[in-house]
Amino acid sequence: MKLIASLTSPYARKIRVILAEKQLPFELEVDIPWVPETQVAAYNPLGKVPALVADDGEVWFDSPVIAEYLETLGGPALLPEERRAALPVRQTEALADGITDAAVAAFLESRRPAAQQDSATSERQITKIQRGLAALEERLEQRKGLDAGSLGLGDIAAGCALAYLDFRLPQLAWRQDHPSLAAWAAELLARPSFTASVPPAL
Ligand SMILES: N[C@@H](CCC(=O)N[C@@H](CS)C(=O)NCC(=O)O)C(=O)O
Repeated sequence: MKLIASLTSPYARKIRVILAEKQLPFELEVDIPWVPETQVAAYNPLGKVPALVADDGEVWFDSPVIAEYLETLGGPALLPEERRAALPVRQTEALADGITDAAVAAFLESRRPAAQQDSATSERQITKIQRGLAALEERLEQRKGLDAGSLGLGDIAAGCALAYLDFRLPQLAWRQDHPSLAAWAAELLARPSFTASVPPAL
């Protein structure tokens, strides 16, 4: 099995954490989709990481689909088997991935030349992140697809989203307004699967 990923992608990190938690062996092919020599489009027509080449040659993208595929390979289950019971977990994953989407968009906007940056675009994304964090905290209190017993896909996706905020938007200081989320995340982010996939400072 081969994972095509950049070391800074939070979506790819989600998959690396899942692979580590399930102790599934894989080869990591590092590819940065933003550089001209990228080969990512050979695996994913959308030119995005992560993509996963399965042992049978099938290629899977994007991260929720890869996560679903990895469930079929065994290891500790990260999703309830019953479809209805899996929905709150998938909802938490979608929420966490959405926070990540907004954080990526805000970060990319901040990288544009100052004269081209649009403050309304950045504010719109930051608002999504703030609302998303409040919703995550609520789900944590309700144990709805988050901290709901054993480690699940919602937990992993949320951990990757929160760690990405630390990495790219530290000025948001999300822990200040979300102490219970912060306390919960501290334990999660200390797991070996997370510490082994900390992004390099780029
Ligand atoms: N929904 C996708 C998002 C993947 C994504 O946006 N990856 C970024 C890296 S963090 C990427 O490859 N961007 C390149 C591009 O948009 O051209 C997933 O969950 O896999």
